[in-house]
Amino acid sequence: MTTHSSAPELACDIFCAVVDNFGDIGVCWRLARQLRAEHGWRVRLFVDDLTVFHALCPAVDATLARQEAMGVTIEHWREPAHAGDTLAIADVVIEAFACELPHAYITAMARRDPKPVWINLEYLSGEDWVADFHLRPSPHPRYPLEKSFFFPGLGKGTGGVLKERDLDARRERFDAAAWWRERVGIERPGGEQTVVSLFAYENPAVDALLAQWRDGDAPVVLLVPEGRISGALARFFGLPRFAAGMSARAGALHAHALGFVEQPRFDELLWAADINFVRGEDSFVRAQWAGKPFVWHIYPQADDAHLPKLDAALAHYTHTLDAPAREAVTRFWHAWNGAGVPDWAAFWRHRPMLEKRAARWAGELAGIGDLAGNLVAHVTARIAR
Ligand code: TRH
Repeated sequence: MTTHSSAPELACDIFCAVVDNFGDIGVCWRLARQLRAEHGWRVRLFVDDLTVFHALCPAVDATLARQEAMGVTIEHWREPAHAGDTLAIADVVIEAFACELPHAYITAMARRDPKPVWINLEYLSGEDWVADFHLRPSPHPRYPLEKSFFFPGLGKGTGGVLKERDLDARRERFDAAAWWRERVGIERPGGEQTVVSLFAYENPAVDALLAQWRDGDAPVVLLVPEGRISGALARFFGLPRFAAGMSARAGALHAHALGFVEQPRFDELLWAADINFVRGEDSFVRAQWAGKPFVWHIYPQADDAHLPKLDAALAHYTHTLDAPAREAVTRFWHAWNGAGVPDWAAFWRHRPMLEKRAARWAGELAGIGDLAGNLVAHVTARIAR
């Protein structure tokens, strides 16, 4: 169902260059859908890699220059200079993650009256400085245009993170038994089994963890979406590959490989598990909304620039835990991100506390407001100025 809240139907162009993986288009596609469905904006999404987009939204045909999906116009951004055939400049222009707008588009923005609201949507970081830089304006050096920097974040004064209005209701309606039958082909595991979802990059720590699950006293059911970690699973189980539909067993560990699903269904995996290993940006956010314990494999950056971001997220997430639980989470997340060997038993000992914390943290995070709503409020204020 579509619910429109803001009065004028604003037109918005979002530009997204896919650097690698699914996160760039993952965030842009989620934002585009939300602006359309919840705020009634007319959204045009320029994407340079429709093949990656197709994985998140199978309705997207990678051969088409222009198409529509879920009420959003999708333009194949074919070359840096391509800015849509009509060059009709929208009321709101969002360049995602500092991708460079086509020059012809910028000059047309400068000619437009009134000038569009121009936003650079940044990557998510939980670091404190983010609140200081959020919504800072930056005048264009050559044209009478001003761009503001919109910073997603985990704390007050930031842009927050994306959360659809119906997300909690969808989670409450989730039919776990039906999901297990349909997606995994087995009955939902009983409470004595720990269900773990594993969405991660290649990770040298995974072998130790798999061995601990295999040799542990408690049964572990592992759900692995096919992807960059699948090769490690195959090697561990002595299989040629670990592809969607395959299962493998070793000791107390029973693993199932799942196919990649369209983005709106990704949350179901997180709802089905007791603990979620997630990565990058968008799945990291979704794990927080799932209200379950989670472990973050952060996107690695040059010069370890990601490590302060990891610690900043830990500080937000763990600040109300007691010292032993906080230390265990910190140690485990660090090990999963390259510093040390993960100790599952020492970490999962704190399960009851982590479960409580996860639910409360989702509430705290929701207190910042959702990113799409915060962005609409900013734009509305700018236009009224
Ligand atoms: O794919 P990622 O590693 O993306 C990363 C990060 O965004 C990183 O910050 C960025 O710099 C880099 O890309 C370029 O992880 P992320 O952000 O979690 O995106 C994965 C998306 O894939 C997310 O929207 C969920 C979606 N997904 C599905 O739609 N279906 C699936 O079956 C699975 C496993 C994921």
